[in-house]
Amino acid sequence: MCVTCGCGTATTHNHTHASENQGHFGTKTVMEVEKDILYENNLLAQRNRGYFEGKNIYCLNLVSSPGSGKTSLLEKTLTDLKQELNFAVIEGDQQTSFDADRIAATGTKVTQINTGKGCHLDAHMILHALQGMNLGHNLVLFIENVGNLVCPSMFDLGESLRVVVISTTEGDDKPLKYPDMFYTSDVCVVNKTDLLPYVSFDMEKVRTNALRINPNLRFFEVSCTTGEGLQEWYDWLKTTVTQSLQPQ
Ligand SMILES: Nc1nc2c(ncn2[C@@H]2O[C@H](COP(=O)(O)OP(=O)(O)OP(=O)(O)O)[C@@H](O)[C@H]2O)c(=O)[nH]1
Ligand SMILES: [Mg+2]
Repeated sequence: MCVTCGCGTATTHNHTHASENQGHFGTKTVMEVEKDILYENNLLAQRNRGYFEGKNIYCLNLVSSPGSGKTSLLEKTLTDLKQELNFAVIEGDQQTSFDADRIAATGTKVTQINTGKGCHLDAHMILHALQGMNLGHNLVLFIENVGNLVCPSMFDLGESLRVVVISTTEGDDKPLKYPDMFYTSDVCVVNKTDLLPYVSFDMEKVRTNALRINPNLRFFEVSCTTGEGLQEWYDWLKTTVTQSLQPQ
């Protein structure tokens, strides 16, 4: 679903949006409606954030296009760091529990959200998932968002950090084509570096363009298949989490 107008599918999407029509849609200003939707989401995100603070939970929201390797990165991270950190995961997909099953196989507590026609997770869905999870204190919560490089950028879930994952098979033009996702993220993980010899992907171009959009982005180059680069990601994650979580 497109959140700008709420239309169900691309085939019914035969009109212009506010920004394409000087801010007006017929006689009504579309911007006001969008602001109201995000206002409620942002309130609930703050509630989630308060819950995380109260329980000393560090929350990372993983966003990407479908298939970049979010679940693969989680499988590796959870398996390799489970002796050092306590983890929990919320999985978001339109259908199936495939990803939750993969996470459960690592021995990590996990809940699957199915969004149906929805193209992103929102703060309300996370609130409900948290109510059913009965999480303890002092842990790292990963949220794997629905694979989509557009809509999830608009929805604050209450996370501490947003991590955008892109892969070398997607093309190096993604930061410029989907700038909102890179603008709202804190970390960029470039996955599938093992495929660099076989694809046309200019790592320097990606970094330069992403940093033009967001100069504060922190980069990691990894291969979840070979394990290359994962140690740097692990070291950063452990340091960041340890510094942020207060001893309780
Ligand atoms: N060659 C290579 N393949 C990878 C790597 N990481 C993941 N893959 C493959 O990429 C495909 C998608 O990986 P997933 O981890 O399921 O991707 P995802 O982002 O979780 O996908 P969605 O949840 O559907 O959005 C799988 O076939 C993985 O085996 C990598 O580093 N190198
Ligand atoms: Mg996945």
